[in-house]
Amino acid sequence: MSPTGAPSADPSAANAQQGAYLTTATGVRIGDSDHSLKAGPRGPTLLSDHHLREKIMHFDHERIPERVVHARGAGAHGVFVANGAASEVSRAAVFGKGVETPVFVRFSTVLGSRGSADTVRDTRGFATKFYTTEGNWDLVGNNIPVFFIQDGIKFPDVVHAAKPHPDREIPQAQSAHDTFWDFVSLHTEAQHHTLWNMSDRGIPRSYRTMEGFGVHTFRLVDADGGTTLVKFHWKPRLGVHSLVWEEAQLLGGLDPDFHRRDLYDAIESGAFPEWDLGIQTFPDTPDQMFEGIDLLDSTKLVPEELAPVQVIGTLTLNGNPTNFFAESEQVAFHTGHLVPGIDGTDDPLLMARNFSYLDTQLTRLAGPNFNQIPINRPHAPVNDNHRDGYHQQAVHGGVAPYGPSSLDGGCPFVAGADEGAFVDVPVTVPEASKVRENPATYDDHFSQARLFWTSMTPVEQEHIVAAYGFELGKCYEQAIKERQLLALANIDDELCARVAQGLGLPAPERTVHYDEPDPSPALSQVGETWPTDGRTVGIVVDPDGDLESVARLRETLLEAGLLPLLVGPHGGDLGDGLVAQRTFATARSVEYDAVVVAGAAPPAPDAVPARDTEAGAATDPRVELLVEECFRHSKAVAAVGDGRAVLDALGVGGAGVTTGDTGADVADDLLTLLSAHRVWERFGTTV
Ligand code: HDE
Repeated sequence: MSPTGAPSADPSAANAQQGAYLTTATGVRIGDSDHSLKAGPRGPTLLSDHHLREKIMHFDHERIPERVVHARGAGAHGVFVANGAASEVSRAAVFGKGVETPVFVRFSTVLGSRGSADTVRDTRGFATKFYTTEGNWDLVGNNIPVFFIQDGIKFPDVVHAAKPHPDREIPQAQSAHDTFWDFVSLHTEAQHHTLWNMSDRGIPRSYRTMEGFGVHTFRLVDADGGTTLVKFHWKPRLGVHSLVWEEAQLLGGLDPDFHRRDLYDAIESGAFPEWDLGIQTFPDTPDQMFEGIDLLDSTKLVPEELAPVQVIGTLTLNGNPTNFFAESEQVAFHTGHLVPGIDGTDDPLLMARNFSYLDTQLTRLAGPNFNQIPINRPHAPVNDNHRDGYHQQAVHGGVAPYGPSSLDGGCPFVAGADEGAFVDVPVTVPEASKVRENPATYDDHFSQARLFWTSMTPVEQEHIVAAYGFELGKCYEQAIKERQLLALANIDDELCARVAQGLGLPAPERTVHYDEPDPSPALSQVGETWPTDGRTVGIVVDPDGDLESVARLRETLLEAGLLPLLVGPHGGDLGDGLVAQRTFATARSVEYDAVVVAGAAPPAPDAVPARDTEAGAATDPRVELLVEECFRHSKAVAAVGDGRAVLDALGVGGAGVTTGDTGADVADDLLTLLSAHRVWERFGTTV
C-alpha cells in the first residue's frame, strides 16, 4: 500500500527490504557498512572485502538509460470507474457500468532529460495503464490532440531537430532553437502542433489541469463485432489552466519540480485529481473520413462542435508511488497493449508506435521480460509461452512451451471470442500497390492551424504572438525565421504581421489558400469558472498586526479546499498559534495562485537594501516583488488592514484586486477570482 492507503506495487514482490537487519544482496547480515576492510587503519584496502565490492558494484550500475523521449515525468496510482456509456460500442470489460479498474498514470515532458525542469514550453505526455480483468490496456496520449507528423517514419527527424544541438548539447528541454524551427518550417504538417505548443497549452499550470488526448483514431468493437471509430479525451475536473511564460521560466529555476511536487502534494493531502474520460464517435466507414476530416491523419482534430465528447467514466488519482524508480521510471507503456473491444486503426503514426514501444524497452529495461516488473504486471492471469531471456523472474513449470502440444495436458489453450479472446477485426484492406506515398487529404497543413488560431480569445492570441516572438527571437539563422514567418502567413496574416514586427522582419504574403474553417470555441481556455480545490494562496502576515483576522481567513480558505500558506518575516511562531510556512526569504509569487497582504510588511532584518520610496523603505522588497509579480501574472491580489497601504504604494489596484478591513471582507472575492484562474482583463485585452 502507498502512504495514502491506495494500491501500489508490492515491494516484497521484488524480494527487497524484508527483516530488520541490513544484509548483503544474498541475505547475509552485515556488521559494519561504513568502513572498508584495510591492512591497518592507514593501510591499503583489501580486495577480500566482499561487502565493499558488492556495494560499489551495485551502485556503479544503478542508472538505466532514460527514455529517448518523455524522459522527465511523474506517475501516480488511481482508479478508473466506468459509467457504462461505452458498453454500447465496446465489449471491453473496463467500460462496463460501475466497473472499477486500477490504473497507473505517468505524465511527462517530451524533450528534456530526466533532470530537466517541469515547466518548460513543450507537449506533455499523459499515459495511462489500465490493469483490466482482461489484461493491460495502455492509452498513451498527450495533452495536445494533434501531432507533428503524419507518418511515424518521420519521428527520428522531428525528435533530432527538437533535442539539443548535437555539437554542444544545448539548449536543454527547449524548442527555442534553430534546428527545431528549421524542421517545422520546412515540414509544414508540423505547424498545427507547433501552434498548440506556442499557445498556453504548452505551459500547463499543473498536470491536474491538463486535458489528455489519445490523438489517433481508435476502433471500438462491440459484443456483436460491430465497430465504431473513436477519439479519446481526458477532461480535467478542475478545468484546463496554464502558467504565463514568465512564471514558467522563473519556476524553471525556483522550483524545477513544480508539476511533480504539485501532483504529489495534492494526492498526499487528499485532493485527488480527477478526469472524465470521453469519446468522440464516428461511423466506421470505408474511407474513414468525418465531415471532410481524415480520421487517419494525426495532425487533425475533430472539433467538439461537430462530434461532442461523451463521458464514459472517471479517473481518480489517489495514490503516490512508493518508489519513484520502481514505478514511475520502470513503467513501460505500449500502444499495442490492447484488450478485447479496443483496437487500433491504420493511422501510419500509430502503426510505427506499435513497433517502437516494445522495441525501446529492450534498451531501456534491458530485455524482453519488462512486463514482469511489478508496475507492469497485469492483474489478469498471465499464461504465455514466452521463455527465458534477461531478468526472467518466473520459474516456469512443464515441458511444452509451444503449441500445439499433446504434453502438459495441451495447456495453455487458445480461447474463443466468448471466452474473452482478443479477436482481430476483419477490416477490408483496399486493393493497392506498395507505395511510399501519402493520401491527398494529408496535403492540407494549414486549415486546422487556422481553426485553432481563430478559436482563441484575444488574450490567448496575445500569448501565442509573444511565444513565437520569444522562440524565433532565440534563433540565429535569418532564413529559418523568414521561412517560419511564411508558414504563419499561411495560418493568419495578422499573426504573421505581429510576430514579424517583433522580429523586425517584413511580413510575407500568404501562398497557400484553403476554405475558411469554422472556429471551435471549445478549444479556448478562457471564459468559464472552475472549482478552486487545491489552489494555493500566500498570506503575508505581520506578527504585530491583526492575527485573529489572518486566522479566520486561513480557516475559511482551508474549509473551501484551498491551501493557504502563511508568509512571515521570519520562520516559526508568528503569534496567536500561527506558524509561518514560508518566510520573506523563501516565498516567491510563482508558488501561489493569489496573494493576500494581511498587514504592514516592514523590511525584515535580513532584507537586502530596500528600494527607496517616497515614504522611505516602508515595505520589505521581497513582499513588493511578491505583489508585483502576482499582479503582473494576472493573479488575484488582496490586501487587508494595513496591507492596503502596501498596495497603494505599489500602485496595485483595479480588476482582480480586493481589499477590506479584515480577512472575512476579501474571502468571497478571492474565491470568485480564483475560479476564473486569471484576471484575464488585466492582460490588457478585452476577452
Ligand atoms: Fe511516443 N514514444 N512515439 N508518442 N510517447 C515513447 O516509449 C514514439 C507519439 C508518448 O510515460 C517512447 O517507453 C514514436 C504520439 C508518451 O513512459 C518511444 C512515435 C504520442 C510517452 C516512443 C511517437 C506519444 C511516449 C520512449 C511516432 C501521443 C511516454 C520511451 C510514430 C499520442 C510514456 C517509451 C511514458 C514515449 C515512440 C509519437 C505519446 C520511443 C515512434 C503521437 C506519453 O517508444
